[in-house]
Amino acid sequence: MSSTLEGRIAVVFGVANKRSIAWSIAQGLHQAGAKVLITYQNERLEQEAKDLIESLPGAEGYMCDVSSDAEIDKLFAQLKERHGKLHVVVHSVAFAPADELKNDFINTTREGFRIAHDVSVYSLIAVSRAAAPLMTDGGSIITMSYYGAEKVVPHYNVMAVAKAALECTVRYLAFDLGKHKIRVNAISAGPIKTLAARGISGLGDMLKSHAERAPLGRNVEVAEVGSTGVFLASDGSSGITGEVIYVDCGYNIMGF
Ligand code: 0WE
Repeated sequence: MSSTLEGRIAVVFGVANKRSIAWSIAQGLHQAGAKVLITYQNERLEQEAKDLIESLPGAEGYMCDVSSDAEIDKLFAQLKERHGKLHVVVHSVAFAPADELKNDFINTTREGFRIAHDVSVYSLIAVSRAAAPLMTDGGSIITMSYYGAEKVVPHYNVMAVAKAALECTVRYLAFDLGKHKIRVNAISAGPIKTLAARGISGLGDMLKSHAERAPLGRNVEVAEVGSTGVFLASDGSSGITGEVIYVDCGYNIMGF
């Protein structure tokens, strides 16, 4: 039996633990038959990632901090050496210094702005540039966004500005890479209790009101983001590029 992603090789950035959106997409890609290569940021996250990687037969782990050009170059040199080519990149990485998500937006610091954009936006450009030469059969690049990019979500602050830049980056990368049959898309997921969302004050209230307002009357499950990632990775989405796909139980369509 041939699965939708049989023979495809995928590299996934942003697995921190078993609740990560990146992990959900990685599991979906693996179930669809892809070979999954998982990166972790540093030694601290290595142990957690190793346990997850071992649970996916054939998966491999690589260390790569996407804020370092040298580490990105090294990773893709290793992937080229070991696998020769690549079909899918999942970028599920974002960071702003904690204070930037607590204070008023008007107090955004120059350094907080720089870090948020470097880690959450520039990394997609750098990773796409390194991945593209390995995507000789064409490919699919997938990143994660959030509705705060478009409408004000109190305290999302500089991350919102970074996600707006990320969505625009998706369009410009889609234009550049279209000639190589490489598609670039974002998934805009509704709020999910992941490590990245933990400690965000008022997340509980937010999840409650999101579920009440969303047409489907509930919050999105991480596995639903995973299955959308599989769709965007597969030939079923071959006509879609430069797009932001909402996986938010319909929340974004509501005016009131
Ligand atoms: O993109 C995100 C969160 C990304 C994130 C989370 C953290 C927490 C720890 C980026 N940087 C940091 N820095 C840290 O120090 N989301 C979509 C989840 C999220 O974050 C919010 C939200 C939602 C939803 C922040 C404020 C309000 C709502």
